[in-house]
Amino acid sequence: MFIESFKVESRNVKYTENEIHSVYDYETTEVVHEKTINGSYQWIVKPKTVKYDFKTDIRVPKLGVMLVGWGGNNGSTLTAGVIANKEGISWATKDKVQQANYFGSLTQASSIRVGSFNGEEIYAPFKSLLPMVNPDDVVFGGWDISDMNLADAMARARVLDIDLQKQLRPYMENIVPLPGIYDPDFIAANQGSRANHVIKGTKKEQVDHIIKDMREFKEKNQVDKVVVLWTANTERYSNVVVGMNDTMENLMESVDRDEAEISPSTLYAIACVLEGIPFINGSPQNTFVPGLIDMAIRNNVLIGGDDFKSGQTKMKSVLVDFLVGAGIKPTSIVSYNHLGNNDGMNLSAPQTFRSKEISKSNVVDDMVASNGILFEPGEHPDHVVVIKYVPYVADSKRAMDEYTSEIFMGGKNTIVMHNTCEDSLLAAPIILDLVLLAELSTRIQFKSEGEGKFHSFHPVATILSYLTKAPLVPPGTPVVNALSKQRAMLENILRACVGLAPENNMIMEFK
Ligand code: NAI
Ligand code: DG6
Repeated sequence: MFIESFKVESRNVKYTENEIHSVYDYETTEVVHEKTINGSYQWIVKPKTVKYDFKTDIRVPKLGVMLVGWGGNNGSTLTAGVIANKEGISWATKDKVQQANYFGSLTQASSIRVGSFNGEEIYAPFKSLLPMVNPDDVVFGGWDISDMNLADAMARARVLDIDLQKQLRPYMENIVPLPGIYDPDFIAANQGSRANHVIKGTKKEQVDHIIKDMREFKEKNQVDKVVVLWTANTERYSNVVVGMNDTMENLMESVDRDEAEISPSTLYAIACVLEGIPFINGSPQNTFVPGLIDMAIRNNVLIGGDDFKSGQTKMKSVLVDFLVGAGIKPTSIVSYNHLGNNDGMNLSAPQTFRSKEISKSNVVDDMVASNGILFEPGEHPDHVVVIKYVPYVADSKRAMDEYTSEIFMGGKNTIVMHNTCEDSLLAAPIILDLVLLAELSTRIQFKSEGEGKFHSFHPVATILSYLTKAPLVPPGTPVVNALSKQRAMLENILRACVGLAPENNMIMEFK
């Protein structure tokens, strides 16, 4: 059965006008390696309970979202999708009359199990867990190095049905992104002809310009909060050099002396951290150089990334988890893609492809490391990622994957997958989830027993991991790539905020 909303009744949960307060028992396990009386060592596993207090501000702000790369396929598709939902637009396709929806969004189109009623499982929308911004109410803005208006950008993207585009044109033709920071050294040379709308000046002046843009956007639209998200071209990796971008001070000094190696994406991120505005990186490059991470931590400003996890990698983080979890040993993973959109064209340059190759390749490491029966320490499956640019297929990306595994008694099992779909229709709802969850997470505070004061989550937002290919984590924190674990982490933290136990799937009521 499906219900739309619910309220938790528990002595551990208090709803006030502005807050939900929950006292929560976090059940965890400590592992120690102890010396026994005969001098040998043994592993001791100690279950423990830690008390946490969660406090969530339930006042939903008016949210502004500024996209870097607003006129790209993702940016124009997301904007179009939100307008279509907000205006209740429907359009004729060759199959049927299609209504606007938010399919593919974890927050808007997925559900959670709440409990059971008369022997039946009760489910509710994911978004009913805590008050979240309604995507229809988000005010969009942003930058692009191309001066194309969003209606033309939508047409250039060739993603949405033509009947829908016609209806959306009046809403989008007067929207032109703000000029962006362009540095041809960081993206493919084939993007040069697009860059007709750029911010001039030194790196310091460019940062100041972005700050001014964000202040004006906030003022003009009367929004309470702003989140900035990079959905611009994939950049090449920046070199990380001690003394240049390894600490906050060195990074800021490098900006002041106009150091060439500071990328545009890092400049936008610096502007955001200086303004206390969350910044999310949807592309694979190392925007978050150590100096930027240092800066975000010291200023307690949310940063999240890297690289939207939309299709092939999402499947990989399910399939490899299944294989390893089933005691099957993946030995070779070959992931081939071709696509014909501007992203594909930009990725046809070796340096930008390398950024994508890195983020697509590291996604199985934790699953492999979790099973010492199948894999020796340091052993990995062969893992190859290929991306080719084929203009004709435009945004309709083709992903082909071959997984070869060792099974019982030396047998081999090969699974082949073929996925075709519009890349931007996968990415747009993920962008929405990233900004809505980033905003929500800034309204949650907590403290564990022994901690005197409430505090927010660590500024490096691991809570967003489900949505990214290469989750950015605080230094020294394990990276979790398995999709089911990432979703469980996010859902269980939100459940904790309203005093609900983590979803353990034991369903003892029916045993
Ligand atoms: P796109 O190439 O259509 O759009 C990128 C836009 O960014 C372009 O309009 C370009 O003019 C603009 N731009 C480039 N540098 C800029 C700068 N410094 N400042 C402001 N604007 C700038 O690409 P698309 O398909 O929208 O993808 C965007 C990014 O998202 C790419 O890096 C892609 O790799 C990444 N991504 C996309 C996924 C998908 O499924 N569509 C999944 C994972 C990541
Ligand atoms: C080629 O793979 C282009 C990329 O931008 C991808 O489409 C994007 O990173 C999505 O990757 P995945 O692995 O999540 O489907």
